[in-house]
Amino acid sequence: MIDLYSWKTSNGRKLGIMLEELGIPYKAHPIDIGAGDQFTPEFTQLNPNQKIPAMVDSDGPGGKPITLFESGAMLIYLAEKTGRFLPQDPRKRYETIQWLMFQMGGIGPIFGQVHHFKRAAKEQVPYALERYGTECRRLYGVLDGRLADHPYLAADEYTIADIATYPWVLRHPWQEVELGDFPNVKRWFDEISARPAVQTGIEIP
Ligand SMILES: N[C@@H](CCC(=O)N[C@@H](CS)C(=O)NCC(=O)O)C(=O)O
Repeated sequence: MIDLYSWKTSNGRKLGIMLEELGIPYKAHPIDIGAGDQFTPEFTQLNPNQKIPAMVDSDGPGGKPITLFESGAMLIYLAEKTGRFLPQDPRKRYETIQWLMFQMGGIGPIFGQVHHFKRAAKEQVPYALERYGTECRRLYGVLDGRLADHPYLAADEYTIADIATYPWVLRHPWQEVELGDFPNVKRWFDEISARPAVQTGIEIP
């Protein structure tokens, strides 16, 4: 059994989508980050970095429980455990990991700053809005260029790179980005939005 500790944010939703796509049994435990649940001693045992998501698989490697945090690592773990959404072919596999890392190291941190400075900051900071807003649009351009001649981000198939990126693009209204400006991203976004597992997964926990 897998226990998922998460909340309905862009990083959390990746795992809800993945588990729904896999159709394996799991139990979702809400960690309300607005209420500070991520700082409890119990959750800190799961993730010393005190951020969602985290998970425990009671049937980990060697049949022993494993605890994991960092959404990218969790996606790779689940993909390897089940043999799905991460191709075996080495070239396709590294292409998938490459686009997953692009999400983890580029899109997540930058879009996260856009969300913060547009929606949460106690004061308007024009320099930050300009810096992160410009980089956010540039990253949408990178996605759009890639998706111009590929159906999905990596390996010409739906992978954990798409699963990781989708919840951030879902927040395009928060970023004040019009998807019509990035037609290839819009085509990809609409297709993934239609997947039943995605529709269920984004509502977890
Ligand atoms: N790199 C981490 C980022 C996790 C992260 O930033 N989680 C946010 C929600 S999306 C969080 O828990 N924020 C609460 C806090 O910072 O106190 C991952 O991908 O798992």
